Amino acid sequence: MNFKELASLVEFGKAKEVEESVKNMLEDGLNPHDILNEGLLPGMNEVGQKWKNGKVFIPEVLIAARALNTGMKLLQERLANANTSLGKIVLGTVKGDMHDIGKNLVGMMLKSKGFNVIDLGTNVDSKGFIEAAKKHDAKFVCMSALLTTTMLYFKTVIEDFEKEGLRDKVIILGGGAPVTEEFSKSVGCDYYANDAVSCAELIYNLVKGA
Ligand code: B12
Repeated sequence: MNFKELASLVEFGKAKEVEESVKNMLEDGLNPHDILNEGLLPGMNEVGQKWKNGKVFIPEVLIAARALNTGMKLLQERLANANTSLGKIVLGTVKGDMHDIGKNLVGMMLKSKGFNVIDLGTNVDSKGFIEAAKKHDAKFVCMSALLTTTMLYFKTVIEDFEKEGLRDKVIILGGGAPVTEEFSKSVGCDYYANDAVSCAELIYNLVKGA
């Protein structure tokens, strides 16, 4: 089994095979970073690109994400002490909103780019975002909303970051089906992305200075 084959197992969502392969690679003494960066993540990236280009659908992405997670779990402990992350990102669906499919996809795409994602789940209030950003010293905050009523809460979160004197410490993005670039700018978000893959690419480019 080589890294290319492992990437392909992730891409096609073969969770059991991914688990076995990662176990074997670790037993063979392969470097966990290489397993992650050259096997698991390229597989997830590939499926993300295909989805962006309309070649696969959400279920395929979610199945690939599950396979990726299976492999990541085995590596987690070994990677925990190493500083491999490109940075920390706090992510959550805002207060009053229980939709999490899009948020989870955003999280997966960010992870596949090498970010450490602190996923706060759904129904997250501004205190939740602020506490997490402080605790983890996160550089980015990503808010998701699927309801025209809850997307208004982006503004509250941003104002509360300002009140705490933390607004210039974080880069804030808000997204979700009803959110437009115009809306996100009007409530004070720093950047906008239309989908999970673009979001991960945007943040990656910001961090890399591209
Ligand atoms: C699945 C679903 C549900 C599920 C949610 C399950 C779950 N675990 O998420 C359930 C059944 C629980 C549900 C409940 C409700 N829902 Co609902 N739901 C949907 C549905 C069908 C799909 C949403 C979805 O997952 N899309 C797929 C994902 C991948 O897309 P996405 O979330 O937009 O995410 C993508 C981008 O937007 C972006 N993105 C997302 N987040 C972020 C964040 C950042 C930072 C960035 C950059 C990008 C980004 O990237 C993602 C991937 O590319 C939509 C209709 C539709 N077709 O959109 C209605 C819909 C969103 N729901 C709706 C409503 C009204 C409700 C309810 C109020 C219904 C009710 N009366 O109880 C409740 C609300 C509960 C609550 N408090 O949240 C309405 C909203 C109307 C509106 N304009 O506000 C919709 C549009 C249906 C409709 N046509 O009426 N819902």
